[in-house]
Amino acid sequence: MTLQGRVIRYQSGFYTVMTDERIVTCKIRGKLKENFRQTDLVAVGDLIEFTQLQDGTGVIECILPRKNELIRMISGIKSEYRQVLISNLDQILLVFAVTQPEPRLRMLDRFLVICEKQGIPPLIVANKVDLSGMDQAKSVFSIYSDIGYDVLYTSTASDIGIADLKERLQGKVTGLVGPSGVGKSSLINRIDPRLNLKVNEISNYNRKGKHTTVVREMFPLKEGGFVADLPGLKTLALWDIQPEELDGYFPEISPLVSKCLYGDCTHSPSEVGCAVHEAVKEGKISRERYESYLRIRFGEPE
Ligand SMILES: Nc1nc2c(ncn2[C@@H]2O[C@H](COP(=O)(O)OP(=O)(O)OP(=O)(O)O)[C@@H](O)[C@H]2O)c(=O)[nH]1
Ligand SMILES: [Mg+2]
Ligand SMILES: [Zn+2]
Repeated sequence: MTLQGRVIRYQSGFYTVMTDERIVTCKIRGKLKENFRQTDLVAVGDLIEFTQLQDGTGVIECILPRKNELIRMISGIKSEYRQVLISNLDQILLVFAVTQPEPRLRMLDRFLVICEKQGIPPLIVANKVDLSGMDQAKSVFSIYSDIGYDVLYTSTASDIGIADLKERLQGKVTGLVGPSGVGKSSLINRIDPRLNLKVNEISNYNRKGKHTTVVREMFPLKEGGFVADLPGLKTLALWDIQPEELDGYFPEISPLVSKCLYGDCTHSPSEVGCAVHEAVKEGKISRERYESYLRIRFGEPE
């Protein structure tokens, strides 16, 4: 008999699959593996079909088409390995602290581009507002709400925005990304204390260059839905974005592009008649966002 389920955990060749009724440990059908040496055949988040064996374990027979996926390319000796960190996300929480650590907005801009490219709705979470006060927090993050992104201000220490966040996660598959120490695990624990994730721990899985012994996991929430902590995402490269494509991933830039004098305008400060650069000079586009755009477009490191 074939059953359907969702992969919620992977470790050392074993997949934990959740169906409506139970949790089953599965392996992949051997013959499926042959064609997939350069990528993860099955990823956390995948909806799959499996057959159940006498001993209660299962064998994954096929993977249903993915709605989206977060990919990391890992360079090997002979070729590149395409690691699928997670699939079928409904949204991504981009978590930053207002302070401690100081927000790395250039990283946030890169994450936003990845979300736009993958078509996964982002929700920006500005955490630790207890440390800065709401006014200071808004002065930093309002440039994002101004261009149409959702920004939620939270504090796990003084219980600000937690109820809102809980509502946003309910019934959805959510990935959390953001630098170390910003409070991702603390937020998840506030949403569902049963999960009891370790706080203040330097996460050491997903280290750059490793893809053999990783544990990847998403947690079912008490109120429905799943959350996945994705700490390795800071190394996620913008590996497959063409320069011209980038315009479309900056919502404040894309409407101006048709007003540039030349059709092949790169919007760099040296271009003549560039509507984007003009808007920056007039203060209509944030200078920081424009800098992020140029860095990504011209391939400079963050
Ligand atoms: N003042 C304050 N401290 C917080 C808040 N949220 C988390 N912290 C503290 O920030 C530190 C880091 O929190 P974590 O939840 O471990 O951060 P993380 O994002 O999961 O970090 P990594 O797992 O390393 O990626 C801990 O000491 C938390 O107690 C907050 O809202 N306000
Ligand atoms: Mg953590
Ligand atoms: Zn231009």
